[in-house]
Amino acid sequence: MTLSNIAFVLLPIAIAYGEQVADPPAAHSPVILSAVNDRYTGRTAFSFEGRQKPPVIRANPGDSIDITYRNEMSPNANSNCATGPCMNMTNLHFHGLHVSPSAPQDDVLSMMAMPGESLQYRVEIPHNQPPGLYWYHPHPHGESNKQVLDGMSGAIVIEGIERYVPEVRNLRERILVLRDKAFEGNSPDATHLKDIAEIPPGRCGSSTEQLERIFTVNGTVRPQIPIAAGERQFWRIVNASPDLYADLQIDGEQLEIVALDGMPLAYHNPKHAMHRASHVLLPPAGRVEAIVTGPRGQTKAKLRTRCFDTGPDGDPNPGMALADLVDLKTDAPATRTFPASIQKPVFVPVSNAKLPSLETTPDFTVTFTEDKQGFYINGKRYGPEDAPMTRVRVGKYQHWRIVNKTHEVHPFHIHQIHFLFYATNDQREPQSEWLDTVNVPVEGSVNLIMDFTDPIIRGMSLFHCHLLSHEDKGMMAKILFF
Ligand SMILES: [Cu+2]
Repeated sequence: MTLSNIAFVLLPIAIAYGEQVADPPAAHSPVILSAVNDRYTGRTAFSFEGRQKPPVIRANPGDSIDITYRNEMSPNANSNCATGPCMNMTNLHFHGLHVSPSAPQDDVLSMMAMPGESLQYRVEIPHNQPPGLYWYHPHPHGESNKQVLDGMSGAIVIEGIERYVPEVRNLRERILVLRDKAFEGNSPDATHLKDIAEIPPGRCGSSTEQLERIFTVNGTVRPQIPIAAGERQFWRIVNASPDLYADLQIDGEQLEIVALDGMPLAYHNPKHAMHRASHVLLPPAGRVEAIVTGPRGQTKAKLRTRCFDTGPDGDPNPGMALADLVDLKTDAPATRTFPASIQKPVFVPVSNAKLPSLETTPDFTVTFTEDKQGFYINGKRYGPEDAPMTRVRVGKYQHWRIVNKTHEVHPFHIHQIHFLFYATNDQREPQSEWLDTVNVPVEGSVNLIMDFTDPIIRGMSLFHCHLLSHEDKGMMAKILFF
């Protein structure tokens, strides 16, 4: 009997943990996905092949992903969303993909399924899509937070990262999706879950609110991840929580980071395909892909998130244990066939010399504010009938500045593109990074180079805070690409 089994027997509240982490099922186009209400809990969920296990959708650059998305949720939601009772409307966003924002592709504005309705997607992955980890989740304004918090999210892998990082070709791949287990702040469950996650007593950072959720890994609270001592594995991690930050670290080990937000580091910087770090901050929606080595002689190594200070008005975001690394010979490596159809890798080197001076007036400034009534971008609270806040002629780079005038952090995200994040609080980053989601510090700013050069991206799109309760309450705006 393992220690976790004993805990399971002795404790009055039965929350299983210590299971071996499960690989999510894989799906290739065409995919049939349903939105359902769990028959016991009523929570919203994705259903795939009859099980509530959202698949990893795998595709090659140049492929189309066809998805039939059926809304089989109840028309009577019996729960409250950001601006009133939930209507159980839903749709899909393909986070990070450089695809059209118009139907039937990554359109979250006009494509919407009410209960009983279906949506038909055909997402055309460009040949030059950076190969890496992306994800899909519902994006109905006002109801995004609830559906994603309930666990409606899944990974997307665009194949071919081996072209940029040959080292990963024969490594065991692990797709790890971080979601939430929510609980009442002062229930017996809360105490038990906080114990399992080894959350230290006392406060982390300046948030004063009560903790109401912990992370799960592929749907399980604190699973075990088999990795033999000295074995190298390729971990692809997405933070699919609607509002928890993950500052990830592995006890005693460095992460050999090869991609962030789906973008291989080599794509823009061929000479630096890898970056070693002791920890990496993933805001909600962020991804990291890294080579991980099984600890030697360290029998209790964990994957954990460190305490992250979200600011005095922010949510609690304590350090916690996410998973235990166990020294077991791994099951057969997940074989990935190198897609022969894929062309040579594309490299787009960007030199630091091209970065605009921080004194240069930005082409556009996004200012986040909030009050008791809502959350705002440039003083406006989002409405579905809004005109675009900015219009961009496709074909150029733009310099954007994101300003946070609140007392909590906000992760900035824009659909369809990646940007180069190069300065925080008017200080150059030691290492600029290509991302699609970036944290904006409390009463601070970030400077970005927006890549609006892709001719595929035309139409109405969005940028917003990726704390989804803020997005639901108005911290979002439209952008027209023309
Ligand atoms: Cu926000």
